[in-house]
Amino acid sequence: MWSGLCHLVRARFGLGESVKLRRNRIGQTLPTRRGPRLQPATHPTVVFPRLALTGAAGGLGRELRRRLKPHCRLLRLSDRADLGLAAEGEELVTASLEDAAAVHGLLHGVDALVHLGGVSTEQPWSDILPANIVGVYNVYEAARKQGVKRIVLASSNHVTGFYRQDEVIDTRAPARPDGLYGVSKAFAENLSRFYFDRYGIETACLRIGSSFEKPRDRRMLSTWLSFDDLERLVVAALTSPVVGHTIVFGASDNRSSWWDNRLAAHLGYRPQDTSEVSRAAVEAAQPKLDTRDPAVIYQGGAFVRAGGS
Ligand code: 15L
Repeated sequence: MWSGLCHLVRARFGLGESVKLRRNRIGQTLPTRRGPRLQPATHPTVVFPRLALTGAAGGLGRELRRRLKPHCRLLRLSDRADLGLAAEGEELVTASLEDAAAVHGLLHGVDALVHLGGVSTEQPWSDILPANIVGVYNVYEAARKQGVKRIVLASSNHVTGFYRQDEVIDTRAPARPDGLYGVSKAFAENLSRFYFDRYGIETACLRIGSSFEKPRDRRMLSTWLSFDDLERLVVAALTSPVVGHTIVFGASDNRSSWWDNRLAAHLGYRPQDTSEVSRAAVEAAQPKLDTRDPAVIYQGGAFVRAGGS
């Protein structure tokens, strides 16, 4: 099956027979050292016939709605909330992720999916279960049945929120979720790993830090992901010749960083923004930190407090 998958990946991206793949220690898929090296660069000229975006009515969904349009001929947008009017080249689908039939319809004829949908903060289990557990299962089952071969999955830094802020981790560090939301994202990462190993569906799991217009507090000086860098990351994950199963932290080029992305270098993500430009303003607005506060000790910030978000 592996050689079949390699062939499929090569054929899909027109890479030619000489490019081989290997798996590293942690099962990531990388170009072989023996063969010619793939350039770790994105291919912004790739235009997908059909892309799908779930969670399109949310904060990041609204940003990506306009930013993904140049990368496809048709953008199918979905959310259970109102999506407004369809612009040219858009299709709108109002659907809940727990509705398996609707999710299957959503992925029909789609080349790749950016999956942002679901609960995105700490919430009661009764909300997380249908959206982030059942929902993500429906997404992968639909991808398998509809032949979607690549998914860009919005995971979260809260998968590893219980690492300390004085630690630097990479994606070999075991999950240490800081709440049920983080647990649900760890589930999604594991589910995507399974669908890659068994069915060859590639996933880039983006452990998104804090993606807002500007960093809002001192913690975000380390976790901030600008909207432009979010776009760079998503486009890299969509267009990189080889993704396999990759986990990458979604942060800008921040001076104080807790995350080492060298294991995801093959995606070709190059952040170009930095939280440093906001440091003076953030520090003035939040001059003192209580160093005994768990939200200051752990990477997940306020999420580490029970029910905190
Ligand atoms: C997340 O996963 C949330 O979706 C977002 O609302 C932010 O709070 C972010 O993490 C964060 O850690 O700042």
